[in-house]
Amino acid sequence: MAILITGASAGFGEAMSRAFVAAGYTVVGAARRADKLKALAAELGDGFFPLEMDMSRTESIHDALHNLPEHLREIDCLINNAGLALGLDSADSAEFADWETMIQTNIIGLTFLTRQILPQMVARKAGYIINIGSIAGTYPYPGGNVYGATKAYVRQFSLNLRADLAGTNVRVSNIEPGLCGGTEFSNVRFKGDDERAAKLYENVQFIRPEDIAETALWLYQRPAHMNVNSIEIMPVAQSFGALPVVRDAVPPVAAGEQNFEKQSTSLFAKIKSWFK
Ligand code: 8X3
Repeated sequence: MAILITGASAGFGEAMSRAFVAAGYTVVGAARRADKLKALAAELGDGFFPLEMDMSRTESIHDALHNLPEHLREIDCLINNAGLALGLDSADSAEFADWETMIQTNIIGLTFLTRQILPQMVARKAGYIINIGSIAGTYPYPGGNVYGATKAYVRQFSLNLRADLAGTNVRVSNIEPGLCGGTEFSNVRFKGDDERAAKLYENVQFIRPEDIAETALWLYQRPAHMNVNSIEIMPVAQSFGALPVVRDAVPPVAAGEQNFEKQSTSLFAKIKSWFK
């Protein structure tokens, strides 16, 4: 029996690999970067099996699973951690290629891998899917457009899985972190602009990857009858703001109302004529 963790080469995935191995479980750590996985394997020893897998390509996921040694093919817990945000531009100017990459990895990759693993869990009537969502899947913010939408998908997919898995004992949770530092998340989002990424975490006590790793381990170790549907985690320093209202903006002109001035003038003339 193994714990399969995607995106294991850095951030949450790396921290979760450490936490699960330290707790005595066998981890299959999947990621693209073989060198990083190798280093982690050297550190963690027999409890960690590195698996090269590119979550943005379904063939890569398929092949990697088929290359797993026999004794690691039974997955008791799948942690769908791999995912990314690319860019923070407004929807009308964002790179469409970035959107495609996020959809491909955060939605298609996660869904495909889950679909590959689920049958064995259902057959055994045991297992656990832990998805890594985001607060961005619940709370919209400017520039979050497709990234937030992919995480909203992960949230609803998690809940819908629970509906399908009723009676199978397979558990599903969605961990929804807020501002979390110590990962490559923002460096990736800002495409290597590390200064911009670092600014986001300046003078803030953010959530650490270890916090998320401990949460995942805690979830996995809950009694088999207990399912945490979702768990939203923010640093104390992060909170909510009021919904913005745009003032002094050019009033919107709805289709069909373009001639409003003309229409209203003629209407005014009509009303005036009634009082003649
Ligand atoms: C990461 C949290 O707020 O940067 O998913 O989108 S946020």
